[in-house]
Amino acid sequence: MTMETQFDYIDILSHFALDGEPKSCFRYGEGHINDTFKVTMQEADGEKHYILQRINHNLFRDVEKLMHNIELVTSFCRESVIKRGGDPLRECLTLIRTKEDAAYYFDGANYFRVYVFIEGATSYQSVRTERDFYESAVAFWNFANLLSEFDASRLYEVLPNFHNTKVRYRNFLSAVEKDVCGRAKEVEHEIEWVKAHSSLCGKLVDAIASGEIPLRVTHNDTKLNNVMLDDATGKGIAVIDLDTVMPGSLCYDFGDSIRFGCNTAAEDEPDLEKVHFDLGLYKVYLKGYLSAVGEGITEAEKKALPLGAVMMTYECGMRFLTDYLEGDTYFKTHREKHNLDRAHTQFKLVDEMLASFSQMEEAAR
Ligand code: ADP
Ligand code: GN1
Ligand code: MG
Repeated sequence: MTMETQFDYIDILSHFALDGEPKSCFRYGEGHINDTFKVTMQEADGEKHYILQRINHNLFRDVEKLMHNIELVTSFCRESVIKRGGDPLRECLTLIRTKEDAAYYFDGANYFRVYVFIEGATSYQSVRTERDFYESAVAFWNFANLLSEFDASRLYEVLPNFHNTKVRYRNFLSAVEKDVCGRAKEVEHEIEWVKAHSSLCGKLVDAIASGEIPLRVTHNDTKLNNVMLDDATGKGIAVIDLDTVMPGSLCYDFGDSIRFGCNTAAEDEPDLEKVHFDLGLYKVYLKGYLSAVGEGITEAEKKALPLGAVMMTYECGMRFLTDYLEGDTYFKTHREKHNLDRAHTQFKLVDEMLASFSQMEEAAR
């Protein structure tokens, strides 16, 4: 047991079908949901790395169903990578099964899973170069395109209404009403901002419900740090974080990448002077996306891409504020008012996106 992991990683790893001895286990990455660790194993032919995750079962209440989805999606991706002659250990997530041949291990209190570590590639926390962002767009589209051949009826909807902004808004109003931490007074201004923009809520949800925009199987969490870019070629090689692969819209996936990548500062930057929506980067991502898409999307979807960006940013800001009101129980926080700082950046981005919305639309035509 180490302070770093707060669980006995050697014991946990002993339940997985791994060869060799564990050498180290350190917290890794910047995900907001699961506890992620990089493990080094000493194996017969040298050191090997793995990702060990303690699954957030506060959020994923039914880990069996979550892992059923992950098994289906990862096997499907693996087959397609093999078919095209790629390297499945680098181009998709590979689960290491337990010695009992299960996809995860439950130690009586927590659920764990292990993935092969994708070597020679990086998941970036912010856009370093335009090329990276362009390549991430191509990779996310390729993943969406791949999923179009996947039988969605086999998946459980593990987080129902994940991007149903109307439901998110109702949850937000309920958090304001309950005000369990007594924080609502302090964020009156932010609450008013969300309410003033509430006419946005139905825009995509209603178009999907009416069939105007098709429902597909999508990733639903397409921020830059959920794609691995090859260190040698710069190409997007693997889309990771598959917990939210569920029915959704391409506009959500496009929009979430824009929300995260077109911010001139970090998602949690406390100094709002540094936070701007970068229209130039938006155009870079759009270009990468549309160059890969070809005939793959409908006119209605294409037209709604800019709206997807506004919606995902508005919704995410509202989710951060809701979590702040509820006492920071959903997203990992590392400092006081962390969720509030995150909400502020999203609201500022929405204001700036709306101010340049006609240019965003023009570029998508
Ligand atoms: P969360 O759901 O908390 O966001 P992720 O599954 O996205 O967790 O993992 C968090 C981070 O760990 C990722 O952003 C990435 O940097 C890293 N990571 C996850 N899986 C792998 C992998 N198989 N190989 C290399 N890095 C990984
Ligand atoms: C979470 O898991 P991660 O950090 O990649 C969240 C997304 C949010 C994002 C905001 C399952 O993504 O929906 O958009 O934080 N994932 C889940 O950064 O809720
Ligand atoms: Mg992630």
